[in-house]
Amino acid sequence: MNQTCTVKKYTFGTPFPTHAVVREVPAETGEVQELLVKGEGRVLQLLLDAEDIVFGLGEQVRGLNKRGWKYISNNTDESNHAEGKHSLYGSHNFLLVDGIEKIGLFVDTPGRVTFDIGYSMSEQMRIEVEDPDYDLYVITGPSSDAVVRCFRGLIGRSYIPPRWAFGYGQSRWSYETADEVREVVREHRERGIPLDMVYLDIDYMDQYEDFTVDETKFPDFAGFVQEMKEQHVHLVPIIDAGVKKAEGTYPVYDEGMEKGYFCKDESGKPYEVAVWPGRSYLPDFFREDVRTWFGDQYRSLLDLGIDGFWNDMNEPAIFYSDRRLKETFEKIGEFQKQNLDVHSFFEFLDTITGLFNSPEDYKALWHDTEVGRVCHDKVHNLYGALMTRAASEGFRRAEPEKRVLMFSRSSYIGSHRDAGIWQGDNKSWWSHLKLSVQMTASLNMCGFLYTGADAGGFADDVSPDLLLRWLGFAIFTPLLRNHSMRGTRRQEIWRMVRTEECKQILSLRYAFLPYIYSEYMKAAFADDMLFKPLAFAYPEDHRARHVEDQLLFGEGLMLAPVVEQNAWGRYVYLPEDMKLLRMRSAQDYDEEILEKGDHWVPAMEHEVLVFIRPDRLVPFGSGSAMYVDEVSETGLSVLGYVKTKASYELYTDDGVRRVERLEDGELSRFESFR
Ligand code: MIG
Repeated sequence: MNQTCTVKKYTFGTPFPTHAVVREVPAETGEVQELLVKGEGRVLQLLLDAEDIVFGLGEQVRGLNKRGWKYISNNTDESNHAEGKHSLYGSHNFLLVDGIEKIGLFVDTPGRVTFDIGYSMSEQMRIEVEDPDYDLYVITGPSSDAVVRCFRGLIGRSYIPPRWAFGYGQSRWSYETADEVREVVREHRERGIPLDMVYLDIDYMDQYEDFTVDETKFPDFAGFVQEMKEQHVHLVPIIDAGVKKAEGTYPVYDEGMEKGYFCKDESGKPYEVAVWPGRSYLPDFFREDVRTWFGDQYRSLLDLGIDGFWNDMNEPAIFYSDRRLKETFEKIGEFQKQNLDVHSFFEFLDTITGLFNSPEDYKALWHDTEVGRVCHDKVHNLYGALMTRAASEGFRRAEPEKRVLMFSRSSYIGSHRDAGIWQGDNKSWWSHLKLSVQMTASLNMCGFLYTGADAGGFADDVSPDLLLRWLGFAIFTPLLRNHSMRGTRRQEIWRMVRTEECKQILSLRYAFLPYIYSEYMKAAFADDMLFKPLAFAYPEDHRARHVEDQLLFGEGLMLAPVVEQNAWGRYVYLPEDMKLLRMRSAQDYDEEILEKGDHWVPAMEHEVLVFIRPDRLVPFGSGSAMYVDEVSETGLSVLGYVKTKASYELYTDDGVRRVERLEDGELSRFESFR
C-alpha cells in the first residue's frame, strides 16, 4: 500500500536534528508546490474545502477533526485541559487533510509551531513555524489509511511494551507506604478484581530524589518488589526530570554536578530551577553522555526487580528558578508600597503565578547538542522525548533481551519508538472522557499506540457512574490505569459504591486481551493504527466521515462509548450492518444484528457497547483471569458476525522477550463459514 504514496521533503535552512524520521528522504529543491500547499519561509498555507477534514496533532485539545481552532506545539505542563487551551504536554506536528485529495503534513522542528486550522479564516489552514530552520514532509496518497501508514513508515516502529502492561493498573498520588500498597493488592485479590500493576508516585522516593527509595516507608524494597511479583503485581515507579540539589548526600546530584551534566545558563553556569524536591537541576538530555549516564541510573531500580517506569515533569515543568524568584520578590516589595487597584492587583497576582513554567526560564537555559550550543527555547519540544530516549537506551543496555514498560508525559514524534505516553492531568469530567476517546485515535496516527488517559480522571472528584462509563472505554486502551490526584475522592474500584459492576467491566478487558494484544502487535508491525476514526474505513460515507465519538478498534470492532452523564443509551451510526454486543461482563451479554443506519442503542451505566463488523471474528476469553499471565490463549472462544466467511489471525508470544517483527511471535488462524 505504501508504494502508492509519494513523500516529498522540503528543507528550510539548517534544521535541528530531531531524529523523528528514521528513513532517508532526499530533499526537494525549490519551493513547496504540493497541490494546494503554498510555502514561503516560515508560513505554510493550504486552502480547505468545506468537506475536508483535518485529522492529527496527537495529544491536543478538542475533537478528531481539528478544524476551527488554533493549536500550538509548545510542550506544557497544563493541568487544565480546557477547550480554550492551545498546548498540552507533547508536540505531534502531523496533520492529515482528508478531502478529495489526501495530504499528510509533518512539520519537523523542535521549536514552536502554530496551526491555525480554519480559526482565523474558515477555509484556510495557516501553519506558522517559529524557527526558520525546519523540515517539511508532504505525503500524498490514495487514502487516509495509506497516508498515515506511509508517515508511520517514515518515523519507525511503535514501542512494544511487555504483555503484562496490557493489564489493569491502580495508581494514586500517592501510595505512601508498602503497607498501603499491600492493602491495594489485598483488596483487589480478595474481591476478585483483576490487577497487574500498582504505580508508585513521587512519595516512594527519599525526599523526591530520583532513583532512591524511602527506606522508612518501603523497608527492604527488593523484598517488597519480590513479594508483589509473587502476587503477580508489578510495581511501576515514577521518575521525574529534575534532579534534587543535595550536596554530599545524593550521589546522582554530586556526579551530575561534578561532570557538568546539567543544563546551563548562557554563561555556562548550571541553571538552578525548582520542582518537587525544591531546588533542582535539569539533566542536559541533548548530550549523549548525559543520556547514557541518566539512562544507566534506572538500573538501580531494575536491579531490585522493577520492570516498568513512568517519566514525569519532562516538558520540563519548572516551578520557579532562582533568578526569577529573586526578581519576583523584588517586584512584590514594590507592590507592597502601592495601593493595589484593578490593574496592579492582577499584575501582582500574575507576578507570582508567572513564575510557573515561565518562558523566561526556557530562554535562559542552554544545551550542548550534537550540533553545538543551542538555547532551550529553540528546541524546547524535544526535551521530554530525549529523557525518554535516555531511559529506553538504558533499558536496552541493562535488559537487552527483555521489554521494559515505559511511558512518559512529555513527548515528540520519535518518542513513540521508545515508549508510550499517558494523557496527563485530566479531570474527572465527562468532557474529558470524550476527549480521551478522540485523543487516543489522534495519537495513534502519530505512532503512539501505547496510550491511555487516567481512567476516572486525575483531578476533581469522580462519581461512580463516571468511573463505570470511563472503564467502559478504557478497557480497550492499551494503557489502562486508574489514577487520581492527592486530595480528591478515592477512586479505587473497591472503595467505590459500584464495585461489582466495575469489576465485571474489567473482566471484559481480560476476556478481550488476546484480541487487544494481537491487534496491538499487528498494528505496531504494520505501521497501522489500533483506533481509527470511521472516515478511515468508510471514506465514501459522508455520515461516517464526520462521526466524532465512535472508533474502529482493530480489524473487527467498532466502539461507541457513552460519554454523557445520566444517559440511558446513545445514538450510534452504523456505516454497514453490524452485530451489537451489549456487554455487562464476559459471561453476560446480549447480541443483536443491526442494520446500516442510525440507531438509538440502550446502554445502562454498567453496560458496554461493542459492535462487530461483518465477516470479522474476535477471539474472546472467559474473563476470569485476575492478571494477564493468567489469560490463556488456548481454549478461546470466538465472537463473530459471519455473513459469508471470516477468519482471524491471532498473534501470540511469550510476552517479555523483545520482538522486532511479526515472525518473532506465532500466528494461529481461526476460520468460520456460514
Ligand atoms: O504536577 O507526581 O501528571 O500523574 O500524580 C504534579 C505527582 C506532578 C504530575 C503527573 C501526575 C502525578 C503528579 N505529577
